[in-house]
Amino acid sequence: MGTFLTVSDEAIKSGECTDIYFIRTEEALQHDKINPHVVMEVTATSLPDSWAVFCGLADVLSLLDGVPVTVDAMPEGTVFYKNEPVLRIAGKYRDFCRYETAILGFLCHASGVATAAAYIRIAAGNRQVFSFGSRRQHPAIATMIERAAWIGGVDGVSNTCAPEGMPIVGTMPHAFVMCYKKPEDAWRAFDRTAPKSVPRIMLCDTFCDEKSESLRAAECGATAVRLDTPRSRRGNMRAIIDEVRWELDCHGHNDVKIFLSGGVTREDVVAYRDCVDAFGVGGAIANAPVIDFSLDIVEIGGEPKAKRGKRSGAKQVYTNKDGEHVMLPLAGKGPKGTAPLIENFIADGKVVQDSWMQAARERASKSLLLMSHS
Ligand code: PCP
Repeated sequence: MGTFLTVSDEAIKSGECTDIYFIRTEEALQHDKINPHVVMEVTATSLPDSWAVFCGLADVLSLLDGVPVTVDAMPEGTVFYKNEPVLRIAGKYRDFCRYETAILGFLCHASGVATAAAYIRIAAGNRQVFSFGSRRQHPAIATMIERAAWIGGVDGVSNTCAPEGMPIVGTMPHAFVMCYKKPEDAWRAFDRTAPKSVPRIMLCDTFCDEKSESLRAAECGATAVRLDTPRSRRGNMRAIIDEVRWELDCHGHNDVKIFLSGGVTREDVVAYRDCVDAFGVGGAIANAPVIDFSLDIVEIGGEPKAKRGKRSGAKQVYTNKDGEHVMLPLAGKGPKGTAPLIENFIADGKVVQDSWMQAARERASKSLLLMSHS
């Protein structure tokens, strides 16, 4: 263990970070000289909603690079449904059984975050959504959280350790405003020191009501006002937002946008998307329920075989231009006008295709367009 309560990369890569029953399994199989060739599939028999976004493959590839297995998977950013295999591993069971814990951990968590981000992205329509939730998780996984949120479709993220290739955005904390005698001093200080490219989004709920602070911020040159109203003060958030909009317009600040944050949920996004220009979403993305994936044997010794509740045999998922899916046995062809979704990523222990973040985001974005019209 290092300085923080985290597991080192080396311990994950070696499979040392696993559930103890896999170590016992290895020992018993080794003792009895049993090591069958298996095909295993990752599936979810239920989802938080009707579909989900596959994410976390990049870490699985890093983990299994050099392990003597073949890995086929849906590319990251693919929309999938329950019972569909999203990843398949073929190899000698004992060679990779200890990695199940990390494989599922990578996929369950990242796919949960990407899925929540995707649903909120659709709910927001043409409004912007930013991921503000890295503080809701252990900082050691901030990069993963922001990457998954980006793949799911957010417009920017707040953590400075996000992977390169996405906008890093943020406004100002209440603590900053409180360091000055009055909010105007803080807003002007921000305006003087923040790079010109940073939007002047002023936090407008620190001491006074949202209406008066928003008007004062607008007078100080705010391009947007951020309302982060505490739960204890929210009688009717809709009325507060409408009132702020009215007063801003009434005083000639029609171009000043409204940015909402603080416990924003998918339901809030739906409720306020007509009167809010941008949302800062924390826990509703970063603390999303994980996708409940499992990794199960579907073939053993070349024969189809699966435990109760799982379907035997390796499978392929095909999609058509409307985004509809059909799952069929791997052997054989897909229906006319469809394309297979599961591709090869590791062949005999060698990564043959990387998982690119921006391609994953584009893939998800195309699918979300279809989902939002269906
Ligand atoms: C933070 C920020 C956003 C919050 C987190 C997003 O609030 O202002 O509103 O996370 P959430 O959606 O899970 O609430 P605070 O922690 O109140 O920090 P600050 O006062 O510095 O804005």
